[in-house]
Amino acid sequence: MQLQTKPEFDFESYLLARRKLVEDRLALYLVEQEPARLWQSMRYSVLSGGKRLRAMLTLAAAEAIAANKNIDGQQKLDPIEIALPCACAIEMVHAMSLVHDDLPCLDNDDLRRGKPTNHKVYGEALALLAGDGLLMLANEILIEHSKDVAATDLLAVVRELCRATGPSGMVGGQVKDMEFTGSDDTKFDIATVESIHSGKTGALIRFSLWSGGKLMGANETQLASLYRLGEILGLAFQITDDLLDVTGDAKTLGKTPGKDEATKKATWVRAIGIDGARQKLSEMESEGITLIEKSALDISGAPVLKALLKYAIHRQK
Ligand code: GRG
Repeated sequence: MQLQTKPEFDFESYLLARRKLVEDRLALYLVEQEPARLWQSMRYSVLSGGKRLRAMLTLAAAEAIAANKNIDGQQKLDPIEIALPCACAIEMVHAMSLVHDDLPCLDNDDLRRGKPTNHKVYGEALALLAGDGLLMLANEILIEHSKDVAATDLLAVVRELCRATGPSGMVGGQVKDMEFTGSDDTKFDIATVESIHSGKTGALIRFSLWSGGKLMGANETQLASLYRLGEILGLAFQITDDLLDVTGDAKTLGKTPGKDEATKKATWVRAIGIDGARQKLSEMESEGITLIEKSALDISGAPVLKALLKYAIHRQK
């Protein structure tokens, strides 16, 4: 008699399939229109690869909540169809932030995702406008294409996307980052680094997880767990980013390494050293895994959220 064993969760195939799902839908939302050069510039930066981690977090959170609901015997909902417009909107906001971040007036970078940056191809003026276009298109897509979501929940999701992107989130974090960049004395402490990154990188990652749950009608306890997981994951993601800037190479990273040190940024590595940063990462990983297990966010059977957490921490680019 042959023993029936549960098939292993194939994370590599999962990543490929999810990336394709997100990219196909993004291509649909970004079909070239007039003025052609603006759309080409927006398409260039959104459809240029990227890990699609944020989009995957939204979909995984939506699926985790749907699995809980379906187990409870409530109405069956299709989490992917419900959360995919939001996942794409997040990738558009993320892409616009990279376009603006690479501009000469900010980080002045030539390389992104292994390709010339947007302004190197389209010029600074169009890169600026392509970023602006993407920011508003993201909100338009989210509002127009989110189906089967209560209007109050959708409004809350749009509000939180604005908050995660604006002065209390990404823009505020970027400004704090500028205030500390270039300072010779390493006066900044862990609280400063945490506060910069909580806005600049963390806010959109927290929103990615939270929004997947909110769109699926998650309860307050589930939303609080997703929010906390977002905090852990955002922090871990940024520590990894800071470590890769020191240990990675341009070919694998697809962007210029060594810039944090050269421009004297307030990073985890500068604040607590490479070993300190690795230690902090390992603590974040344990805390995240425990949270996922305790809050039953992986009830769907496939340990997706745990795998995504590990991916954000152990990635090479
Ligand atoms: C006007 C909304 C608005 C923003 C402008 C420029 C700016 C303010 C904020 C910068 C935000 C920024 C670039 C944060 C860095 C986040 C980060 C570590 C990006 C790299 O993310 P990955 O590794 O990239 O997920 P891929 O290419 O895989 O998508």
